[in-house]
Amino acid sequence: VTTQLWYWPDFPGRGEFVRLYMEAAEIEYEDMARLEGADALVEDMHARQGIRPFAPPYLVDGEVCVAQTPLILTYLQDREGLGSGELETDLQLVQLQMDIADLVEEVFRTHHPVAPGLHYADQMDAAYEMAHDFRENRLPKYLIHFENAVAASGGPFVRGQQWRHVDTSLFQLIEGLDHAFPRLMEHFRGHFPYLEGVQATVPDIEGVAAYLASERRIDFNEDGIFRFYEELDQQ
Ligand SMILES: N[C@@H](CCC(=O)N[C@@H](CS)C(=O)NCC(=O)O)C(=O)O
Repeated sequence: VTTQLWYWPDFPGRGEFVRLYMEAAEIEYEDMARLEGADALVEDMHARQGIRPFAPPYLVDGEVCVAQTPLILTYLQDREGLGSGELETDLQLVQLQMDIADLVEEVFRTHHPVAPGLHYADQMDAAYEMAHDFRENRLPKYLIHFENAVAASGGPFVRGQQWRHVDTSLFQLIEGLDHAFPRLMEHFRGHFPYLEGVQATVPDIEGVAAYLASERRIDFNEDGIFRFYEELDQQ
């Protein structure tokens, strides 16, 4: 049985953090909703018994069903024997994944500050305010945090020469920020050299290079989490 990933099929979203890690580690998987559609995802999720995923992405591996992006990545890391072998290090890597997940949620709230169920057009005034604070305060605070984490190892990756799940996730995060906030990210260029190093080096991982060149990799779009709305990217 191959590993199955369930995630919304039409935008990269949180599922992409899982895909990138599996591609980097050259893990075979089936991208179930890309094969069977979004309705099949909803059906599968609701048919599950006991403790179920609250939301995608989730991973199914035989009898095991795990949701929450940082947890999925930790599960795969352990299954594949790709952990560091040190509890403190591995916990710190999960910690960073959770920080990334928090930032991803804040990115989502720049265009959906009032309610996730309302359209962007119905919450634009609040979105301007949220995005302004995000650009001025929140994002710099997170980027300094991740920059320091990578700088501590001397780079190019968060733990030095060997890439970890945090590296593929930081790559995706920065790619997403470049899509959603191109002006702001241009303004930050040169300020976060270690993060730029991660972004430049992750595509050299063999599995990642093959993935990025494939049709499996889909572009960011305005249905996803990292959306480009010019008005939210003003300086
Ligand atoms: N913290 C979870 C968040 C999962 C999540 O919010 N998934 C979104 C799509 S990216 C979703 O489908 N949410 C539906 C909902 O919250 O009702 C993770 O990191 O995996």
